[in-house]
Amino acid sequence: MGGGGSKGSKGDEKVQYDIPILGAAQAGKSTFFKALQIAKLGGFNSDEREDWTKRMRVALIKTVLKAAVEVEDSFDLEIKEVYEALKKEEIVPTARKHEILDWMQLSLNLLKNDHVKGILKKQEDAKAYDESTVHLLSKAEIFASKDYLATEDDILRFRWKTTDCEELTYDCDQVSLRFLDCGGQRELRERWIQFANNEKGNVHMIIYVMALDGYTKVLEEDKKTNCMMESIKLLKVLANKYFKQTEICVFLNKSDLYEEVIKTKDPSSVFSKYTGGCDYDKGLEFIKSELVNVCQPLHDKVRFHLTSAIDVNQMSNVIDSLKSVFLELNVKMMTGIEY
Ligand SMILES: Nc1nc2c(ncn2[C@@H]2O[C@H](COP(=O)(O)OP(=O)(O)OP(=O)(O)O)[C@@H](O)[C@H]2O)c(=O)[nH]1
Ligand SMILES: [Mg+2]
Repeated sequence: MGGGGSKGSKGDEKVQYDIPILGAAQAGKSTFFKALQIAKLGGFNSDEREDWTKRMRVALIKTVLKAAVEVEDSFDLEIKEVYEALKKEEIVPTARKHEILDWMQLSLNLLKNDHVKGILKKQEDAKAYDESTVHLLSKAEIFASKDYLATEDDILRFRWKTTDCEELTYDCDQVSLRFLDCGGQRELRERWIQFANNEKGNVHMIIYVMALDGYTKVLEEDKKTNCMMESIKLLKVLANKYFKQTEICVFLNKSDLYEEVIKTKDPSSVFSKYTGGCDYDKGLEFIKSELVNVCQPLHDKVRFHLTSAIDVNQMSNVIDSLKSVFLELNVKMMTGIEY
């Protein structure tokens, strides 16, 4: 096990543990983070919700513009003006609210255009959009209203790629759990090494998040690689090279999406040795066994949670069970019994 945590700096007895949340991009790491904020840390205040609102609007405007670029040659004069007005702006979430709202109105105009509608529909049918973009497009009118403030559900469903490392601390009873969320895209994973070094000796567990519907998708940064294949390989490296002595807790995430895709998409298209067909339980067991295998022989016990990170109640229970693990560890540490 990876050390016993560190005592609070002011001489209090609370033991602090760092829990890195790792996994490939879009696995749901930040969504878990948001669920933690909502379930245990008082949710988002109005400034934070305003901030998320801006990000959502900007993401939506960029999606509309990207679609418009594809059909710009077919625009008549009127819509061309709208398009040109939007295209010349620097669309960033740090812009003023009234500017963003103006851009939203221009985007709504573009969204009414048949050519833009057509290309968006085509892209949606081709599954070219992730679930976050589909959600944004479905609520465009609502997001454009000046009084709209991001709801918890909208924030949970919205993807904002993580580029920096963020942290949230959950103080509970005798332990303080500091969760660390870093980006999962390939070029951002170098940052994880700081947790592997475990200089303070307080990384006892990592949470590894994997999207269960990933076997039907390819990586954003490498369209030739299947998401689930990448996740399994990544876990193998983490378990056998960087976190040899750290407990691994795997979140089998996006279980809600898995429930849908397994009905029609046979995992054997990716895993040639799988023979269970489109069966929820058989598919799940197979995926779990693949993960257990790559963690062997160093990790004989891997903890699993079947999760849907957008379900706050469920995540609250998962966090409670993690808390129990650390409280138990704490007792064992204090009584000198080796964990
Ligand atoms: N339906 C559903 N959507 C989910 C679930 N978990 C995450 N998502 C969505 O998946 C998208 C990506 O989630 P993120 O939490 O941003 O992914 P991430 O692992 O932090 O990705 P990076 O920051 O790029 O490393 C978001 O739109 C989430 O709302 C889930 O369990 N069910
Ligand atoms: Mg993230």
